[in-house]
Amino acid sequence: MNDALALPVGTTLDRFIMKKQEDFPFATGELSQLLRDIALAAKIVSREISRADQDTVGKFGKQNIQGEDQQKLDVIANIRFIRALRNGGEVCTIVSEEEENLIHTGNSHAKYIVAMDPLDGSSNIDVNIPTGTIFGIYRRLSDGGQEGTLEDCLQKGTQQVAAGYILYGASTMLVYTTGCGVNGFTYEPSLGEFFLSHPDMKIPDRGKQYSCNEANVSDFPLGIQNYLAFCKEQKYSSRYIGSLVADFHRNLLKGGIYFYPGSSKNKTGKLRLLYECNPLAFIAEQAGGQATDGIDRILDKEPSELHERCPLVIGSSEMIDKVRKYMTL
Ligand code: AHM
Ligand code: MG
Repeated sequence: MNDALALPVGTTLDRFIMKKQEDFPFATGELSQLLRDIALAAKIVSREISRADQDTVGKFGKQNIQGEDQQKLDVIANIRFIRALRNGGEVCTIVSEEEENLIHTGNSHAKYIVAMDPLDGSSNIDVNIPTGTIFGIYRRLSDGGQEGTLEDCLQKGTQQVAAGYILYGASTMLVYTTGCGVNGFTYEPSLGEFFLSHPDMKIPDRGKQYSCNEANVSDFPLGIQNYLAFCKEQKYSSRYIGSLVADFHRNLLKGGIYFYPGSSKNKTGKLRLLYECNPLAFIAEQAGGQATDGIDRILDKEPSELHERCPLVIGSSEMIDKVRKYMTL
């Protein structure tokens, strides 16, 4: 079913969410509220990013659980999203790239779990290059009335009830799916609203662009090296921003492939399964594309820890098939 049928471009996000809720007679409105909470945090983070003054730009002076330097905006975005989800009341527990442990909101009766990277590609903040927020939403497995459990958070990507990203670029966009297609909304800051701008997004089956950090090519698996050689023979264009959301978004609109494979040094690559790979994999599939680790489907992976990493090959379906062929030769 296509989420956007009958809703014209220009529909506000709030109205869109409300109309979609009406399609499900037994919906309680909790997921709708949760999506609105995410949109609210997105507006605030968008404002902080575009302000980019000395309070928001630069290193925070600490490292996150991955041992990476936190930027001030990483910390600000983390706080803003957690606050919005806590105040909204629909989320019991959050997994964040910026926090080692589970974050319990105190909403022990809430049914939802959110896994998020509050600000991805944050090494690009200081140079005014697009960054993004990525989120995946799960229904808790444990009974309400208590904190969410680790098991609630370690669900397969197929269990996501919604997922999305916010792109902080030349304009701010929110793209999400609830499993009924993918829709994109563009933020109009003067009105404080997201408006439907990209209904029923579909990724072309093939494209002529590839996105990867080519400096690492000698460490890539042989199958990926050979695929890269194929891309060059075909005269595809290399397009790599180093912000996953921005690279993914471009490929979603134009067709293309993004890959961050494992390497001889880091077998599982760099990206995190729960809050980077799974949400984008859900969107890619809903848009008619694919997401794999080179061979196997991302959404079928059984997570074993919160911050686990996973190779990612994502984008246009025929291109992903081609990679799988090279990987299994
Ligand atoms: P981050 O979560 O620390 O920002 O890292 C994820 C980012 C992705 O957005 C991007 O595609 C990738 O790391 C870039 O990594 P590299 O600099 O190794 O190419
Ligand atoms: Mg990240």
